[in-house]
Amino acid sequence: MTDTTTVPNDLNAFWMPFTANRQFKKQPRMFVGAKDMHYATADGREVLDGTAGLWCCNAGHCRPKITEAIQKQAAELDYAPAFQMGHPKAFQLATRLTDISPKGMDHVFFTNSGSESVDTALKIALAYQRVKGEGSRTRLIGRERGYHGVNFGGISVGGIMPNRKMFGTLLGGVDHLPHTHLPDQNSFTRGMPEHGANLADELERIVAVHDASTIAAVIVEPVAGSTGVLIPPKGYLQRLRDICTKHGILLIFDEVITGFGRLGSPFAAQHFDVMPDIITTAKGLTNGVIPMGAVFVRDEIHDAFMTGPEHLIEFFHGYTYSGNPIASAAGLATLETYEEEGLLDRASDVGQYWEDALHSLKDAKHVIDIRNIGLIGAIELEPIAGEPTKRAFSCFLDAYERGLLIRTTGDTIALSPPLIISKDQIDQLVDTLRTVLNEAD
Ligand code: PXG
Ligand code: PLP
Repeated sequence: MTDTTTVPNDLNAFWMPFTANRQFKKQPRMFVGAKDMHYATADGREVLDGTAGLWCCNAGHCRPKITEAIQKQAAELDYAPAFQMGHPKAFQLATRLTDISPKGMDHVFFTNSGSESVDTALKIALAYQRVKGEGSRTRLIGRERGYHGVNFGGISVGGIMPNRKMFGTLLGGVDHLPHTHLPDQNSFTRGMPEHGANLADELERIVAVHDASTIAAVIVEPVAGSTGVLIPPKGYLQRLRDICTKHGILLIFDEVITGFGRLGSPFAAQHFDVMPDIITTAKGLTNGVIPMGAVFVRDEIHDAFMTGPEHLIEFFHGYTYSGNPIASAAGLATLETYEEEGLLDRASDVGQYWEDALHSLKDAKHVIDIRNIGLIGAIELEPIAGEPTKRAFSCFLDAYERGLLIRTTGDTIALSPPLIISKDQIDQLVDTLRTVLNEAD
C-alpha cells in the first residue's frame, strides 16, 4: 500500500496547475507545514511567505480560530444541500459580509473560487439586464491584461493572450478596454500613478462603436494583480464609473485579490471611494483555507429578480457547494480573526513602511520599475534578451533557496504578504530580495 504519511516519491500522476511540471518534478519544492508568516519545507527549512500563499492567506497560516471552526463544523454538520435547503452559517456569513461591504451592497451569492465568482457575476449582469427589460444588452467589456480566472466567461473578458491562442474564440460579443500600464510616464511611482485617467475614455469609444443598448457590463480589477500589479491611475476608476452610469452599463470590480484588506480597507471599492454594481471575491474570504467565493450585488440588482410567482427559482444558477457549511464556518472565523486583529486596516498602517522598503530596491541589479499599493508590491526586471520570464523565474528559485516565497509573472516579481507581516519581516523580505537580485545573471 502507498504510504501517504510521508513525502510522496512518485510525482507523475498529479498534473499540476499553472506549473512548469517537468521542471518542478525534477526539482520539487514541497511545503509540509505552515504557521503564521512561515512555511516549513520538506527538507526542514523555514520559508517566509511573501505572497500570502496565492494572495489568499491574509491572516497568515494555521490560525487557531479558523482551524477550530472547521474541525467543529465538520463534526456537527458536514454538508447540507445548497438548493432549496439551508443551514444557519451560510446566512450568518452573508450577513456578516454585508457589515463590511460597501453601503447598499447587501446581498451575497456564494461560489467556490474566484473563477466561479467571475462567471457568476457576468451571468447576474446579463440576467439583470434581461429582467429589467433590456435584453439587448448582451455585450461584456473587459480590459487588456485583465485576469478573471480560468472559466470560459473569465478568460473571454480577461485580456491574456495565451488564452486566446490556446482556447479559441471564447465568448462572442466581448470587447476590451486598453490596459493602464504606462511605464514611460509612471515608472517608480509610489502608490497611484499620475498619468492615464484618460484611458477610461476609451469606454466612450467602445460605446460609440457598439451602442450602449448592446452593452451589459464592464469588468475590471481595481488593481490588476496576476498580470504584474497594475495600479489604477488617479481618477481612472471614477471616470469608468461615470461613463458606466451615464450609459446604463453595470460596473463589476473583480476584487478576488484586492478584497479583504489587501489595500487597507475591506474592499478596493472603499479604498478608492468608487462604488461598483457588483463585486467578485474569493481567496481572503476564508483566509484561503477552504475554497469559497462570494459575489456582492447592489440591492436594486438583487431586488429586480425578486418578482413573479414565489414558487419559481428567480436566478437559474448555483453550485453544489454554494455556501458549504465548512466553508461558511471558515469564513465566519476568518472575519472574526480579521476583526480582532484589525487586519482589514493593517495595510494602511504599515503601507508607508512597506513602500519605503520596496523602493529601496530601486538601485538593485536588473530593476526597471517598482510599484506598490496597500500591501502589494511589484518589482519589474529587465528581461534577458530573447528569453522573457527566465530571469524572474530564476530569482523565484533562488529566493526559495534563501528562505523567501515570492511570485513571478512575466519578468515581474509580485509580492503580497499576509497582512500580519511585521516591520522586521518586511526588512528580511527586502534584504533577501536585494541579495537575490544582485546575484542574478
Ligand atoms: N479574478 C482575479 C482578479 C484573480 O486574481 C481569479 C479571478 C480567479 O480565482 P481562482 O480562485 O479561480 O483562482 C483570480 C485569481 C498570481 C495568481 O500569482 C493569481 C490568482 C490565482 C493564482 C495565482 O498572480 N488570481
Ligand atoms: N457536471 C455534472 C454531471 C453534475 O451533475 C454537476 C452538478 O450536479 C456539475 C457538473 C456541476 O458541479 P458543481 O455544482 O460542483 O459545480
